[in-house]
Order: sequence, then C-alpha cells, then structure tokens
Amino acid sequence: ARRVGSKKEKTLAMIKPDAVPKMGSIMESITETGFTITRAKMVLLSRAEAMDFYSEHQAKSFFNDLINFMTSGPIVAMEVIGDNAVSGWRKLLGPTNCSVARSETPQSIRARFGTDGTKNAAHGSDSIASAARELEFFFPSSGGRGPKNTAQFTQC
Ligand code: RTP
Ligand code: MG
Repeated sequence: ARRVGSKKEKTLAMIKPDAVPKMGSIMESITETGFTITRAKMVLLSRAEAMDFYSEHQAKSFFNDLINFMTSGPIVAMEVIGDNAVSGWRKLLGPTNCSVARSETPQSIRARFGTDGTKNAAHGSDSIASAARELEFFFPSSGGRGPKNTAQFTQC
C-alpha cells in the first residue's frame, strides 16, 4: 500500500567509476530501501558523452576534473523506480562531498563508498525533469542512440 503523499517515480541512479567495485553493496542498499532496479547498464563513457551528460556544469571550475573522473573507468547506469524515488535516492546518496557525508549521514552511500568532493560514488537525478532526460540518455526509447561504449578497457 502506498503512503499518503507519496508518488511513484522513476530516477536515474549511476554508480561512478570509483564505486563500481562496490556495485553489489550499492544495489543492495537501493533494493533494501524499497526501490526496484528495472534496468542496468555498464558503460565506458567517451569525453563527449560525459560532457553532454554533465553539460549543466560546463562553466564550473570543477568541470574538467569531473569529466576526467567520469571517463576514468566504466560506470553503471540504473533505472530506479519507487515511491518518491527522485528525492529518496538523493537522500540515500547523502551530501555531494563525502567528508561532509561521513560526518552528517554516516549510513549514506557517499559516506560509505565515496572518496572526496569529486569521487563521490554515485549520482542521482535532481528532479523529475532531469530524471526523464538522464534516463533517455542511457536508455533511449528509440533505439540506435545512447552511449556507444566504443572506448576500450585498458586492462583487457
Ligand atoms: P550528482 O549530479 O553527480 O548526483 O551530484 P550532486 O547533484 O550532489 O552535485 P552537483 O553539484 O550536481 O555536481 C556534480 C558532480 O560534480 C562533482 N563536483 N566536484 N570538486 C568540486 O568542488 C566538485 N563539486 C562537484 C561531483 O562528482 C558532483 O557529484
Ligand atoms: Mg547534480
């Protein structure tokens, strides 16, 4: 039964390169919270794809560090569904900076699995509109688009 005031939503959860080795624990946290993972995809983003995904931050001082980090290894993109999933997944993530997360929300994903203010384990869409755009980015409704995954894994 759905609680009064709750709304079933879809969001984009992304495990960033630093936390891919911990993807099992992160997925478990998502499902233990009551959300459902309905799609998942591991992708090595190109620089152009990472810049497109984070285009809202292109003028920020941290943009180049962010793009270098996000293209340093594969990410895991997931469609997550549940009551108030957009804000609920952001709450589970914790504050952007992992040091802040460790002092304020020690059970959060970023406190448990992140490193610093850039390498912070995971991403969550910040609104219903962002979720729609970001889900379309990774799971396009019309085939033939989305990250091409053409870069090669250097460790193979
Ligand atoms: P996200 O979009 O990844 O879910 O994170 P967020 O909303 O909590 O934070 P946002 O302001 O959107 O920043 C996007 C990502 O850029 C990196 N960042 N680095 N060094 C810095 O000052 C800094 N600030 C942000 C982080 O990876 C952040 O998640
Ligand atoms: Mg953001």
